Amino acid sequence: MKKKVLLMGKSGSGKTSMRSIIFANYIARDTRRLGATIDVEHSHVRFLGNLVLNLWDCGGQEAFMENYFASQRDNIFRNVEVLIYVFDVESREMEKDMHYYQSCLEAILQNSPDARIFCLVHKMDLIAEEQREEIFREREEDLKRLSKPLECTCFRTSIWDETLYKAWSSIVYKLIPNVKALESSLKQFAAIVDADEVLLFERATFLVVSHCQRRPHRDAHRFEKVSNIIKQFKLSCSKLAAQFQSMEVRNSVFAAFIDGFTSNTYVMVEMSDPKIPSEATLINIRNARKHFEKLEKVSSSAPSQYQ
Ligand SMILES: Nc1nc2c(ncn2[C@@H]2O[C@H](COP(=O)(O)OP(=O)(O)OP(=O)(O)O)[C@@H](O)[C@H]2O)c(=O)[nH]1
Ligand SMILES: [Mg+2]
Repeated sequence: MKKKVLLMGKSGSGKTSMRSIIFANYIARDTRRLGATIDVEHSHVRFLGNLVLNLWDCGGQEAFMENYFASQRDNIFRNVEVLIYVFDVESREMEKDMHYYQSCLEAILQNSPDARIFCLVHKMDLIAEEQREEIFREREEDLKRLSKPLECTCFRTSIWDETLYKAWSSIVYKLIPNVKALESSLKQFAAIVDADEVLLFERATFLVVSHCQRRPHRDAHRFEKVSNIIKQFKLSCSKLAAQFQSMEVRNSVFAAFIDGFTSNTYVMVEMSDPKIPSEATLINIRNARKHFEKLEKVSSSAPSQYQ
C-alpha cells in the first residue's frame, strides 16, 4: 500500500534535513552539508512491512514553487495522503511563507481534498527556551485560522532534540492501517507480562508506532526521548560494525527491556515488579513475537477502506 507524502516549505526551512534524519540515518550534524533540493526528490520508504511512504521532497526555491502551482500542479498535488508544510520559525518573510502555504492549500483542496495536513514550526532550537511555547501557540493559531476550511495539526520541531520524533511519530501513526488491532494486542500483551508500559518502535526509524500505558508516568515526552536516544545509539553501533540487538536497563525500582520484536519492529517493556526476573520477561517477549508478526502481515496489507 503506497501513500504519497508531500514535504513542502521554503528553501532552507529544513525539509531534507528531517527526512534524512528520520529515514536515512543521518545525524543532525550531517545535515549542514546538504545542498538545496533541485525540483522534487522522490524516495520510497518501506514502513512496517507493506506500507510504503512515497515521499516527495519539494525543493523550496521560489522558481520551483511557482512551477509546482502552475505547470506541475496536477502531478504534484494529485493523490496526496499527507501534506507536511515546514516553516522556519526564524523566517523574516512570514507573509510570503503564508502566501505560499495558502497557494498550496488551494491546490490540495482542488486535487486531494481528503489529504491530512500537518504544519511544522521548525528550528525551534533557535528560540530561547522560555519563549518557545508562546511563539508556537501564536503561530499555531495563525496557521489554523489561515488553513480554513481545511484542518491542520501543528507541531514544534527541531532536528537538535526529540521534538522531531514526536511530530513524525504522530504523522506516521495516522498512516498505519489497522493500528487499533495492533494497540489492542499490545494492551493484552502488557497485561499478561504485567508491564507498566509497552512501546512498539518501527525498526528502521525508531518512531513509536503504538504504545500501551498501565501505570502513570510523569514525563510526557519519554517516547520521543527514547526514540531519539536509541536511534543515536543504534547508529553509533553501526559505525563500529556492530548490530544493535537488545538492551536491558535495571535499577532498584524498575527494569526496561528493548528487544528486536517482529521483522519490522522493536519492543520496549517497562517493569516495576522487582520479583519478576529478567529471563521471564525476555521469554514472554520471545513468545509474543509470532502473534505480532502475523498481525503485522494482516494489518499492513489491509485494503485502505478498513483503516
Ligand atoms: N538550527 C537548526 N538548523 C536546522 C534545523 N533543521 C535544519 N537545519 C539546517 O537548515 C539548513 C537547510 O536545511 P535543508 O534541509 O537543506 O532545507 P530544505 O528545506 O530542504 O531546503 P530546499 O531543499 O532548498 O527546499 C541546513 O544547514 C540544516 O542543518 C533545525 O531544526 N535547527
Ligand atoms: Mg531540500
